[in-house]
Amino acid sequence: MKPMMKSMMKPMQYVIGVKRSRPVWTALLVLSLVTAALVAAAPVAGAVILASNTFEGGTAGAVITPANSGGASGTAFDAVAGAVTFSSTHPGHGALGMRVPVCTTACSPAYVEWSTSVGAQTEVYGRVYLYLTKFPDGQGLRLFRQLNGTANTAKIVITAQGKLALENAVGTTVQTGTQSVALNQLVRIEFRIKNGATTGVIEAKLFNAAESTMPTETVTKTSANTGTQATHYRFGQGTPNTADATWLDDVALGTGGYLGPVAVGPTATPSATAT
Ligand SMILES: [Ca+2]
Repeated sequence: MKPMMKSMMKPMQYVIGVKRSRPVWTALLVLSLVTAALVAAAPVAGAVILASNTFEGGTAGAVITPANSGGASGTAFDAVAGAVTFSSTHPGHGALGMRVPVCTTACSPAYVEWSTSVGAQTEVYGRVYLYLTKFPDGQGLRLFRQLNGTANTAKIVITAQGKLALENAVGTTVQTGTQSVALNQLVRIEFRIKNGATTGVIEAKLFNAAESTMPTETVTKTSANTGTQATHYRFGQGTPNTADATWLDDVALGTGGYLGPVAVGPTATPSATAT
């Protein structure tokens, strides 16, 4: 009877093993895929990304152009001004970000711009990762500038004191924060601009913990003059500014809500190598 029992036990163990383990592993695999999909999606309910760029499709050191800024990077820019370059020095995520050059005297602004890729909007939400090694000088850093054609509608500025500042359509600073942007580390800044000649809203959030959902500070101005709509959207505009180079990454514009931090998936591990 013993050999017979053994022969009965073996298939039993095998059958039990297969029947019990396969559903468990399958369930875990499905669960992990679902979790990854949820993490990779926009984390803020209702937010829809209109354009985004990771700079991952570029070549370190190359000047960014509309032609080389699409592909693996995301939404190609419609215009670029100044010698902004792909940089591997302080990427927010992945291997590359965007370097805004040092500007020591009266010099041209340097930025990347979306226009037709985003189209005319009356309310946008934006996100940018930023790495500064020193506060801007002079007029500060125009981190984001929005225009209706050639007319300003609003700006998000980092002042010479390292604070967030909001400018309206006529270039007046209408609100300034009290917290300083952390230096020599990655930070995230998000913003909302709602257009209106007297009912506009400009809001910016500083996240010194770059991937946090809890802002270090939120700076808001309501009843602002932000024009009637926006058609041009510029990141990284440096007016005369003797700060060390400024690095940006993961720029994005959307609607419907704040875009939140970039989800760091298994293929988007931050680079530890500075070149
Ligand atoms: Ca990147």
